[in-house]
Amino acid sequence: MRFKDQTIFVTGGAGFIGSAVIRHLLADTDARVVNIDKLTYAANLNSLPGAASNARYAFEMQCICQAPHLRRLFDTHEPDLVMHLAAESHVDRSIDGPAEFIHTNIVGTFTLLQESLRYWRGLSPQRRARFRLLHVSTDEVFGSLGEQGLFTETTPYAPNSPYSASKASSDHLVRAWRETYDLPTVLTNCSNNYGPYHFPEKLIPHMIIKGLAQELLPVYGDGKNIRDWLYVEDHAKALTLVLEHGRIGETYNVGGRNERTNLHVVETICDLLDQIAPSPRGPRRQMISFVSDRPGHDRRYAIDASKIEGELGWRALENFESGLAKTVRWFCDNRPWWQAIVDRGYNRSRIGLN
Ligand code: NAD
Ligand code: TDX
Repeated sequence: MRFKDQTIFVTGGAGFIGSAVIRHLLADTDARVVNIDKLTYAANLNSLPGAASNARYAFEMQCICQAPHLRRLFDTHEPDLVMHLAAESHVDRSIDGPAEFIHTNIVGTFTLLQESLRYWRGLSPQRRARFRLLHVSTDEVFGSLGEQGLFTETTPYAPNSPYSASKASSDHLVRAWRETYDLPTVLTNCSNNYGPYHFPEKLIPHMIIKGLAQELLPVYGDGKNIRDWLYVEDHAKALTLVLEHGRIGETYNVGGRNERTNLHVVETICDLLDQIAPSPRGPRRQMISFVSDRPGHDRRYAIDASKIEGELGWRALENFESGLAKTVRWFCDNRPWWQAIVDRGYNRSRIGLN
């Protein structure tokens, strides 16, 4: 019985990773889940099929920057645990318009910490001892690696984009609330996720959708930037495990040991699509188009996940090739999910790169 009679707040539960976390909690644990989400452009309640009719699930449409509303939610639902995923998450958008990133990622995290602290201090000693807040962050806070080396939990912070700087700030706030006020927090820094329900602006879904439409596939710069890919369901399981067994005050790096260049990822997507739906225009690799680079584009990310593997026994189960094939297949089979987003229109940033 995992999380029996426990209520877990999940902020950002209508987003890509938050929805995977909620699907996992509802399917594989006994937790009650309260999804707190403002429903920005990136949110989608269709990523939570069946959740609305589950007696263990509640949805609260709220912004994490609104202290009085957060306070009411804490007092109404009395959570045992908090998983904090709500954020502005797209690097290109942070370059075009950083204000929202500062607001949600920094002020929002600050507000959540303050309200968590107020609530935690009012709990009975028994419940206070059980409470913890898991802050979900990114490997981008560590900046860019050269050709060698891996990010560990002690790698110094060196964020390069407004997005990663805002996430780094939020990590520092979480650390400070632990050190100064004793709030029981745990932190994770994860590499690039991919999988079902990924918002179409991100590299992998963008290329699948463009590839299906036989349109140009915009690769930034020389395509040799490296990301370390993790299947989103492996991340959801890692987060649940850290929430349950992670040591308070600790950081855990999460990654799948799947370093690939962007060009390799895009070429593989082309080949997979050619197998599933051959294009009358010929092999899709011909549609790859090198476009101007992202400003401040980090060259390489790679995670050393040995701490979470050794301490908590977590392993990434999905290998990248099979995970990518599953993901391409999912997007082919679930067109209504992403077509509705495309039809609604979303402002793809770095305009002109479509
Ligand atoms: P996402 O953009 O898909 O989802 C974010 C969710 O947060 C959305 O549902 C949105 O409506 C909600 N949200 C945004 N602002 C809010 C606010 N002010 N109040 C309440 N809700 C708000 O993001 P994601 O890719 O699922 O990422 C989730 C978390 O994981 C983020 O904190 C991100 O930094 C972190 N992360 C992401 C990755 C990745 O590869 N996607 C990797 C490592 C860490
Ligand atoms: O059209 C594109 N062409 C391209 O070459 C897009 C959208 C991206 N890229 C490149 C930029 C990156 O090197 O592909 C790589 C991946 O880009 P994104 O999907 O935008 O992800 P990234 O910038 O690496 O950040 C992601 O992983 C870490 C998430 O968006 C972050 O929220 C997370 O913290």
